[in-house]
Parts: sequence; C-alpha cells; structure tokens
Amino acid sequence: MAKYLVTGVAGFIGRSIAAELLRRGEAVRGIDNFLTGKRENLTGLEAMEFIEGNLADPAVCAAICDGVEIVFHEAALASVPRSVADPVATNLNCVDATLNLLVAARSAGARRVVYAGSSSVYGDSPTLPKREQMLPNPISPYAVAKLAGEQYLRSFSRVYGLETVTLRYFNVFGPFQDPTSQYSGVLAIFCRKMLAGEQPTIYGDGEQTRDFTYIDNVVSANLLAAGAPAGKVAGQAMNVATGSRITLNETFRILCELTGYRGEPVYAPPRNGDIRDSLADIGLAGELLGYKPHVDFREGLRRTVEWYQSCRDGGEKL
Ligand code: UD2
Repeated sequence: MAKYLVTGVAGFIGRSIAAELLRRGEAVRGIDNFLTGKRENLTGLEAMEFIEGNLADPAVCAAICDGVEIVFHEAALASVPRSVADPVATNLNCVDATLNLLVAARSAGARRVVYAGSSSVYGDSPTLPKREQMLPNPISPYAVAKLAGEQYLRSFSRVYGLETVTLRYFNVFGPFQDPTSQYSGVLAIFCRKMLAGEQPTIYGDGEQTRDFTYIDNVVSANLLAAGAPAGKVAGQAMNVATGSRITLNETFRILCELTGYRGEPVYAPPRNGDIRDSLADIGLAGELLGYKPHVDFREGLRRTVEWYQSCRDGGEKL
C-alpha cells in the first residue's frame, strides 16, 4: 500500500518528488490527468502505482487517498497568462481540485498534505524580499486560486486537525519542465528556443526580476516538509526559493553563454497580470524545516541546459 501520494505526477515538479521518494525506497502512488503533464515524464517511475484521473471528481480523490499517509499536492493549472485567458479552468483545476483532495485526504485518514503554493500570492507590492507575514495581494486569477488553495489548507489544519503545509514556490525550473507551451515557464521556453537557434521573446523591458529556484531545492523542501514536526509546521505557509533575484536580461545573457546562442531577444509589450519584481526571504523555511538551497541559480541553469541539450541529442522533438 502506498504511503505517499503525489498529485500532478506527470508534471515536472511532481515527477521529481516521486523520483526522489522512489530512490529512497518509498511506496508511491501518483495521479495525473495529462492536461499539462506529459506521459514521457513518467519514464523512470515504473515502480510507482499510477492512476490517470481528475481531481475535479470527488470519487477519484477518494480512491487515490485510500491508505496514504502523506500527500504532495503538485497538480495545478500553472501559469499567470493561462488564468487570464481562462480563469474558470484555473479555478476548477486549482481550487476545486484542492478542496476535493483535502476532503478526501481527511476522510481517508491521511496525516499530512504538503501543497505547492506560489510566490504570485504576494502580488506587486514594492517591498522586497517577500516575507510570509506580509498581506497577500494576488493580481492574476492564478494567484487568487493558489491563495484560495492555501487558505483551504490552513482551514483544514485548524478545523479538522489535518496537518497541512504550504510551500510558496518561487519560479521553479529544471529538467522535465515542458518547454513547448506558450504557457511554459520562461526558462524552459528560452532554453528550447536558444538551443534551436530561435529568437526568444522578452515581455516588457527585461528588467523584471525573479527568484528562480532550481527543482532539486524544491524537492528537498518537500521532503523536509513531510518529515518536520507537526507542532512546528502544521497550518503554516513558507517561501521556497533561493533568496536572490536576477533580471530577465541578465538571464538571457547567461543563457547565451550556456547555449551558444548568438542572436538578440525580441522585446514585446509586458504581459497582463505580470509581476515586476520577486524575491523571497527564505528564513522561515530555514527555521521550520532546516531548508537551505543546495543548488544556486547558475549551477541549476547549467544542469537544465545540459538536460534540454541531451533531449535534443536523443532526437526528442522539443
Ligand atoms: C508565476 C509565479 C511562479 C509560479 C508560476 C507558475 C510570480 C512572481 N511567480 O511565475 O512562482 O507560480 O507563476 O506559472 O508570480 N516571459 C518572457 N518571455 C517568455 C515567457 C515569459 O519574457 O517567453 C516573462 C514573463 O512576462 C514574466 C517572466 O518572464 O515577466 C516570468 O514568467 P513565467 O511565466 O516564467 O513565470 P511567472 O513569473 O509568471
């Protein structure tokens, strides 16, 4: 019987958490509906029990929670512009799905739910770095949905005693991130395009900043969150990031070095719902989880480019 459940397991964060659990010899169940997750991402996870299904269906949630102790809830319709284009779909796949999962986890007697929160909940307030005690100020429907999920977790902790932990991820990137959608993360898109010799587009002046976080740091935060004492973490939300920021222009220049791309980016108008600057204070996750980012931005980007390059070398169409 699986002890761990990973939702969104065909997405790049879910698959990375599942891979680490399996590496540690744990019994894992995973679910995905392939709305944005990729079947190819399940390669290497054959030891996992996999269920194809949708968290919007309460019966599916009940089935997948049966017997599990810890849930890593990574499933979401991630993307600010996607939510601007279709806020109802974002709400269904982020808010309804999360509530159904929490109800099922509680009924099944699961002990803890660790949730993929988002830095977007801080919105565009000028104060940096972002600290957890700041008032959330979501701008995009995506940010609203992520915050609603977080609030449901807190409520389930307070009202029902389910141990819930929100990890507010800051712009996660790394191997297995889908680079092919218009809604993909910027680093995945840039890696794909620049390795193919195609010109990337920068929305705005490129001076916006992000606290880009390499996937291995996020996986380690999740495992720490699963094991931390309930007295410390239940009902809490904390930033998971590197605690440093970089502009998109500077990122483009580093990617030129790493990919050998010789061209210039094309500049386009800023995206609706976009945030200008993002930087985390990671002190709380350090204090509550013992979290430290082990892979810095440059090294993470180097590994990421290497991975996309190896996909190209292997003949994968990116
Ligand atoms: C938000 C969250 C992030 C995560 C993510 C999920 C913030 C600060 N971050 O990421 O934590 O939840 O949503 O999707 O809210 N861009 C380009 N060219 C491109 C693509 C993007 O210039 O081809 C720009 C984009 O306008 C933005 C930046 O790159 O300024 C990052 O965009 P993104 O979509 O990778 O992530 P973001 O910051 O919306």
